[in-house]
Amino acid sequence: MSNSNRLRIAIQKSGRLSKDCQALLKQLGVKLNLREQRLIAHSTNMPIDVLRVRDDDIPGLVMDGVCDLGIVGENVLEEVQAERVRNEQFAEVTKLSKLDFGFCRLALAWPQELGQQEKAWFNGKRIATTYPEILKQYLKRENIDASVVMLTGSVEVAPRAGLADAICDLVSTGATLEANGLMQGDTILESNACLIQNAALTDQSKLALIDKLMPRLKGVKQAKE
Ligand code: PRT
Ligand code: ZN
Repeated sequence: MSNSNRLRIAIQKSGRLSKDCQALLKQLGVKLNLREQRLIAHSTNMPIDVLRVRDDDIPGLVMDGVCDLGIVGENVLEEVQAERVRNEQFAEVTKLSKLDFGFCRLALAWPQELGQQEKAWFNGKRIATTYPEILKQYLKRENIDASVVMLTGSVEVAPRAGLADAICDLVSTGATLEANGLMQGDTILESNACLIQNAALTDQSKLALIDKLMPRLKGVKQAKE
């Protein structure tokens, strides 16, 4: 559990979600001094500390109560949850809200020259991904007997490099697949950034602060619609 009486929020330090997270905190009225390249930024007007970490660490930090809140892509949340369930670790969080940024989909793709393929084509094939747990659940659901090759980056070059026959990767515009001669197939997961809360949070002052922030969040979301 977080032993500080300040509300701890985990956000991505640098990457696709960082700017939107910082903008959201600002819109919620949380004043931060983010200029310093430090792990923790203290709010100057609310009892809030913002932890800036890699997105992959955010679900675990919130599940373990090191942070009270976190902003993370549903893709990362689901992957970490599935991994922790498999390792018999606590994997619950309270999802407070879907946010209106970080949209993407986790989809299958394979070399364009192979043309359209049915699901059965994947039997006996190797699929490269950064999301092995989500992919394995999909393969099980669809009764596909394929092997999963875990790569933490450059997944889109795996077929060309001979590391895999197909990939399962995040897609937003589709430009990366296109540039790598890949054709998009089934979407396995649609994802947004979301705001999560530690499921065991009982500190009344922190819960009261969250209650104060939530209507503001609703207001920010409505203003954008
Ligand atoms: O360093 P850290 O671990 O924190 O960051 P990261 O490199 O793991 O993540 P980052 O910053 O790339 O992405 C953070 C989150 O943004 C992801 O977990 C998703 O929830 C969300 N997101 C939204 C995306 C994309 N869109 C996206 N397009 N994450 C990655 N991509 C990549 C994708 O992997 C592929 O390489 O962009 C490429 C495809 O984009 P298009 O537009 O060419 O289709
Ligand atoms: Zn990451």
